[in-house]
Amino acid sequence: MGGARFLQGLLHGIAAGTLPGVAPDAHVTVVANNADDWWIHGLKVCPDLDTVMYTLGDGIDLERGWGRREETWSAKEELAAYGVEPTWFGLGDRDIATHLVRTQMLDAGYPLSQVTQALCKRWLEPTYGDRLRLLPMTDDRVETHVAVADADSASGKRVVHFQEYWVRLRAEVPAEQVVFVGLDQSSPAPGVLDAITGADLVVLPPSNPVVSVGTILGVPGLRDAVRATDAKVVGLSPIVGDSHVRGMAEQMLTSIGVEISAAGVGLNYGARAAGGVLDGWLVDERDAAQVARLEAAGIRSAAVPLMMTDHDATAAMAAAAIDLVR
Ligand code: FO1
Ligand code: CA
Repeated sequence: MGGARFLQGLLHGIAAGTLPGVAPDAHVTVVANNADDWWIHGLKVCPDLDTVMYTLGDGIDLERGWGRREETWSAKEELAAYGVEPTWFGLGDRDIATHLVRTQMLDAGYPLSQVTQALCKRWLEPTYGDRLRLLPMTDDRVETHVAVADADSASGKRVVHFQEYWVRLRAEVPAEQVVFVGLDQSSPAPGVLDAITGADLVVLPPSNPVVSVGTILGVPGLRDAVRATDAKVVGLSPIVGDSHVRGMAEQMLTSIGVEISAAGVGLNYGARAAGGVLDGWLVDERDAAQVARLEAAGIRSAAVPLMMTDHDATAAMAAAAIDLVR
């Protein structure tokens, strides 16, 4: 959701011509996490791809931040009447159409990247033409699973799918370990590496550093492409003060031993000069005291307001990020 919201502001800034050095007809390629995906009720659901697609296509439910606007829930109620589990994950009637199209195309043998392109013909092409592309990080099946404590199990642990951890457990129990099933064997989807190596600028949006950006960077070859590109790489902190702006990243950061702060996340990505991925890292004005630590580690840093309150505020964040590494 943070990534989608940021993209909305970025595209707004591009169209308005308020981003330094960025032409109004600039091309944007979004590489999205697709390890939150799962199969449910026989359907392949890709929450992050859909959140980006619906948000940028103006079909998102703004209050929930996921799923379709003006949604109805008849299918969900009928499934519950059959007693079919899980009842804690809701597919809306309109949303289901997306999953039906996707599942049918996957069954027919199309890779997820082509399926996504077909879905985006409806949502993105009318507004953006070929200036906006949405790519899954990989066409391979990768799934994020989370180990949580379970007194009833012999090992003392239970591993649940990311959606069960996030939605049913609300990320309220400690994540003892995050396991990306299939990630090491995956490869980047067509177009992903070329987009990174051919870019004029690479931006890491204020998204979850462990289960969104971290997962994407974990696709073999992807981190190397970010390290090798001639483009500058700039990120925006999803952590403001001591908490994640939207979402529940704290538990996930603790599970990989990263300090919960803007600097902690930036230092974990690391300076490109020191084997990491960042040239620049933007933090919120309230975290201005952390700028020196980042700069000392070789990451250019500045503190500006990082609250995505509206498109203009978000576009101003994008402009500041670009300015930082220009
Ligand atoms: N989030 C919820 O909190 N409850 C849901 O029932 C739920 C259903 C759902 C269906 C489709 C979809 O694309 C997303 C959905 N989400 C739901 C959001 C989503 O699971 C998470 O917010 C993301 O995976 C985290 O990035
Ligand atoms: Ca996600």
